[in-house]
Amino acid sequence: MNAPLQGLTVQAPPYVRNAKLIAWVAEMAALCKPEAVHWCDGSTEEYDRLCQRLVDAGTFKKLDPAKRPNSFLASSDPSDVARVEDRTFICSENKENAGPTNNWMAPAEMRRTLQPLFDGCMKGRTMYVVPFSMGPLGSPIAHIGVELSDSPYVAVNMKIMTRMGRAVYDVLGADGEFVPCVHTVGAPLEAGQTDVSWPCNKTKYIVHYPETREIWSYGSGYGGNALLGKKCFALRIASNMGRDEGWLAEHMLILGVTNPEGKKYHVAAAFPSACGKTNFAMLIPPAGFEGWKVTTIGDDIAWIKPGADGRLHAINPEAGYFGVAPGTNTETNPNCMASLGRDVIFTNVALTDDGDVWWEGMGEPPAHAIDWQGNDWTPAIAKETGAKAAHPNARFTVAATNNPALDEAWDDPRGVAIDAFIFGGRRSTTVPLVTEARNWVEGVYMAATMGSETTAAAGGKQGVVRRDPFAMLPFAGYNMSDYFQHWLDLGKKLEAAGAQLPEIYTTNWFRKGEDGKFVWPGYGENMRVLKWMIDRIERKAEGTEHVFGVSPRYEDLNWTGLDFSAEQFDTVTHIDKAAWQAELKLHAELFQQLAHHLPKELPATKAAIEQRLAA
Ligand code: SAT
Ligand code: MN
Repeated sequence: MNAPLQGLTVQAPPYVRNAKLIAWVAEMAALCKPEAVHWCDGSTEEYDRLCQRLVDAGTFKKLDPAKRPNSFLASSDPSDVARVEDRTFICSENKENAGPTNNWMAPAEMRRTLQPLFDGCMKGRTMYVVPFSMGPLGSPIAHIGVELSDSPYVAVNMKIMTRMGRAVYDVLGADGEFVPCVHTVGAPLEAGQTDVSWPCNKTKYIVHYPETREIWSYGSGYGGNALLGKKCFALRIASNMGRDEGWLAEHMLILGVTNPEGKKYHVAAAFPSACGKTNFAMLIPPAGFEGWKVTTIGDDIAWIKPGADGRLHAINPEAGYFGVAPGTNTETNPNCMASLGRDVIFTNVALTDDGDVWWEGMGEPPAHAIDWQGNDWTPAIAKETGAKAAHPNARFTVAATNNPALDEAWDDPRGVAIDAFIFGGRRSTTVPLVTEARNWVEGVYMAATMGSETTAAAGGKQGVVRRDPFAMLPFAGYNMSDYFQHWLDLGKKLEAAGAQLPEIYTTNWFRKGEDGKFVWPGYGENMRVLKWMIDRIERKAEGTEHVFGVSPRYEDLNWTGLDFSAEQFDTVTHIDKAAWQAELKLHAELFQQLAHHLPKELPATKAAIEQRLAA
């Protein structure tokens, strides 16, 4: 099918039968005015060709084929290194529907703003048509998107991060639905103008229209700003779909955990960006946990739907990992390091003299490297100037199938039934290692009031405590209080139907001692906490009830193979009354900010905690 436009015919391949898609591509091509349109088929040949094009353009460096077969390093513009939360907008018709935690602009006004920016934005570039399925192809929980992008870097990353290519057009058929996603780096090329290695624009807009389920992204080529299947679709737009259709789109890893008796459980866990979701999802049980096994279904996002059996079934909508490189090594995450052996796109790590990569926390530093900004780097320079070899938000993009701990059901269209939710904040004080909610409402309260110290994933200042409800603060695509209500409603509905609801836990691996150092060893040792949760589900573990839930006592955890004293345990678990009184004041501030539509169960739960604290 052909659709004409000025000077350029958008010739869709014969296997593309969706008239709406073809018309939309033609309309967008007429607006963005690319030099050519490339319909991605998702083949290996196409991937290889695009990677070579990126090498020729200077965006990619090919790594040593013996050391890192088929792998590349990209270095971004120093101004384009993370998600831009202050440039991210939820443009619902009503401001209330975006809520106080999102930037909002009226859709008509935003369209007027974006129109001149997108007009001709792809001049001199190719527009890639990237068809993708979020979730196993054809799964009842999955959805399709199509991203139009003038960035070949985006096209190759989408090939790894999603089920991308020809098969998607088959699922889409002649009249299937898709979420339209338009992305431009915002750097048109005039005739004869030479390109830079990482084109982008100082002006940035990451825009969502929840009612019409559209995404428009301008000016950035990095991560969640540009790979629109990820945060924009799978969280911000999908949370709207989930609210309307009775399911959940969550910022959660999904793991399988099998006990020595061979019984398998599934856990979905929400931690803020760059707080170790990939590490937890790939955990290797330490000594003392013989017979336990952890397998990965997903490392960042979960789509969760009630099944006919009344249980919550989760899929990983993604097909790859866009993980934080710094701090990853063979001790903190051996499965991850094994995943990164080949077929990887690295972004903003350092290039070693032998054509390999390095980042802070990977191990022994090289004597010399080229840092992520292209400068010479040596340990001596780092010591003198503090220069980082890798940017703190440097990333790897790798297919899930590279993961040696990949769960056999990771691609199962039915998803896996969830037994427990974990909500993990990043707090150096106050919040204990692990707490079990006594009921669904208490669990929703814990998740809603989660606080976290900020990380490099969002740019800006790090280490500031902000409320990050459900680890969804930058990702909830509608009013946060309505989102809380949605969780409460879903729990009520499942309970009324006689379903066994998942247990809800809150964790904090990040408490610090007086020396300012983390006390809990974390990583694989988190298995000790995970086992306690699984045993609790089986009514096989004890705990102690306190003001806001149930936590293990020292003797309730298995300490085989770890030297961790009762005093250290007390440092990461004790509940300081004064600190909690101050903490509850912050919860009150949050509830005041979210007063519009705030479910009454939340202030009621807070009042009950306050009463118990005062007693
Ligand atoms: O949104 S990104 O994909 O860039 C990373 C994150 O914040 O988790
Ligand atoms: Mn994330």
